[in-house]
Amino acid sequence: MSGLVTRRALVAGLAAGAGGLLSGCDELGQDPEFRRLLGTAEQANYRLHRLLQNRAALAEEFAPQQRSPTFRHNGTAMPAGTDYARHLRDGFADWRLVIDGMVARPQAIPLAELRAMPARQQITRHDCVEGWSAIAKWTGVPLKLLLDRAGISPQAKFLVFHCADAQSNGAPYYESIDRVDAAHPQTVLAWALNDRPLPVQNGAPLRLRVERQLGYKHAKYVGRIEAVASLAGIYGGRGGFWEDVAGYEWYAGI
Ligand SMILES: Nc1nc2c(c(=O)[nH]1)N[C@H]1C(S)=C(S)[C@@H](COP(=O)(O)O)O[C@H]1N2
Ligand SMILES: [Mo]
Repeated sequence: MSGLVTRRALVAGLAAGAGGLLSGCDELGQDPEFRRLLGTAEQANYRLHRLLQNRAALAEEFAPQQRSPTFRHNGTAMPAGTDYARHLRDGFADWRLVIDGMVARPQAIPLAELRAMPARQQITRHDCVEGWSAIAKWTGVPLKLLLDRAGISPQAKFLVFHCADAQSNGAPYYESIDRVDAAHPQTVLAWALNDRPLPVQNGAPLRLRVERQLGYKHAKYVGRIEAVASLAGIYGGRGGFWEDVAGYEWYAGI
């Protein structure tokens, strides 16, 4: 446990240094060279994590009575647009989860089929950078099962999660993780929260749980999982919406 605390403090210190500079000085944040340096610091942070942390370790799991009375929501609470509204009205009956990119067998899986696949249940704590945490029970399909079914290429290095919602600047929300987290047993595509169908505000019909990382990595409203060799050329190229617009760390280990 003390090893974990030491590592957390160390990494938090690095992240606070970079984040403080970025938010404290917008002009500096726009400067390409500064952004490049920050990218280097993030790379170092990721490497540090890989060095100090056992990436296969499980996140802490809790007992049912330790759950928070309610699991709040953050960010999008209802995706805009007629497509999502129609799916919601139809109970997601003709919604499909698309898995494509570097896979041998691209998939388009109905929600009923996802729910019929082997599921994992876990009671975990969600930590948001905005300063709140909550404990809840998630039920979902392990991502590894989905990637095996699609025949992911050994050359694919990252999984990109495309979401149904756009943010206030018009850019779509998206996130990405590496193959280590993709194969982690607690990395699931959740379709239930506290034993009920996933509520709209928490990402219905399907959201990522990647329990060793911070809240913004847990993409909601996931409709497409793309296997790629590189994150360059995907939206802003930094691997996620907040990474692109605000310089959040791509690897947000906790
Ligand atoms: N598609 C999408 N995913 C998202 C967000 C969002 O706005 N849109 N917000 C992120 C943030 S910052 C957090 S803390 C969690 C919040 O999940 P919750 O709304 O279920 O509490 O979702 C993350 N995933
Ligand atoms: Mo968050």
